[in-house]
Amino acid sequence: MEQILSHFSLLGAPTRCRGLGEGHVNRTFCVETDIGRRYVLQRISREAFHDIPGLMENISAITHYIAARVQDPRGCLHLVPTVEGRDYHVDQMGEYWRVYHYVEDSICLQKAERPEDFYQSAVAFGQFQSQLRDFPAATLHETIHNFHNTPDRYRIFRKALARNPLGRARNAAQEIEFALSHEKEAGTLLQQLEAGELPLRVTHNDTKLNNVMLDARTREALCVIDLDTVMPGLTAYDFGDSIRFGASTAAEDETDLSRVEVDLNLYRCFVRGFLSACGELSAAEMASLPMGAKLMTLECGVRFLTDYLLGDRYFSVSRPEHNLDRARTQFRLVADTEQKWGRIQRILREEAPLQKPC
Ligand code: GN1
Ligand code: MG
Repeated sequence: MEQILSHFSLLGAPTRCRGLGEGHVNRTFCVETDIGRRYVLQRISREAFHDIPGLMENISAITHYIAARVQDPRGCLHLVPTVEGRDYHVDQMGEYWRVYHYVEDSICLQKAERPEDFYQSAVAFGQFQSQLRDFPAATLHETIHNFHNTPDRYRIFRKALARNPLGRARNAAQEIEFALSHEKEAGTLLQQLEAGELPLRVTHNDTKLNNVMLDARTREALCVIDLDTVMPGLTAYDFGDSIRFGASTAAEDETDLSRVEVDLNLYRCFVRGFLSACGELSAAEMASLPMGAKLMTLECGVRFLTDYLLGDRYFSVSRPEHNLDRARTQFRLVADTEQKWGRIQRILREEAPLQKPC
């Protein structure tokens, strides 16, 4: 680590380095220096990202763009350059490393401790979208091709199922059946995009609650992190992925499914916070939000199930059935969303007119 860190322009000499966060894809560390400065060091997953220079160009452009528009320096991530003035370092093994300034006096939650926390995360993701509204989207690289293309995720799933390289399909018969029975809905949002009914925006695309930093004292939103998947996308993706993770009553890998459901109170909080901050949405965009929640959850379940079938190559796991457990919670949430569909729609209708016109 010392060797890696020596390539970055840190203030002080590194004295401590420990694992940080709960991300499933990159490796993340917190580094402290002898003069009390803290940094976040990350090794970027080459399994997930195939154009890391392009990804880093995106992050550099976005963070500079937002930094110029916020007052609190904690309102945006800041990259620490290498001694040669680059945004990342490639080591001898070909691994890519980057360093951010640590967001001081902040907290990052795996689960909302109170509805207000979730509301604040909604404000953070809504703000992020409105901050990037006039960003030149065409200059962004597509860091993961077809990232939220649910039909394409199904295509990959079907391929994995046909290969079934580890014979794991027999442990997941129910989940496979659930996934297949929902395939017909997978293209709903993309069809609307292709028909010109939904606008393409710059979106975060991985809007988990644990990708938001809150002020440790006031618990207000500071900034969003994990910018690897910032790309053109649909508002419904960002809204939906947040609901998927944050409005669930249980952790993503809960094994007791009786504890997993969509909390409608949290759902309402998110709708309120997001709509207050995201800027004007078209009527079709507004109406697409519940479907975003359903499809992002379905898609994530399909991805976990695919990775389970393929031997856990993408998402890091800490037990053999981890990805299957994750797929199960996602499908349980999809089923619950279907059951609560009327109420979910109603909450949106009730909350939308309460927003100030933009
Ligand atoms: C991954 O890195 P992390 O854990 O925030 C994944 C998301 C999934 C999420 C599921 C680049 O996000 O798409 O929704 O796990 N990120 C990537 O928890 O694939
Ligand atoms: Mg993350």
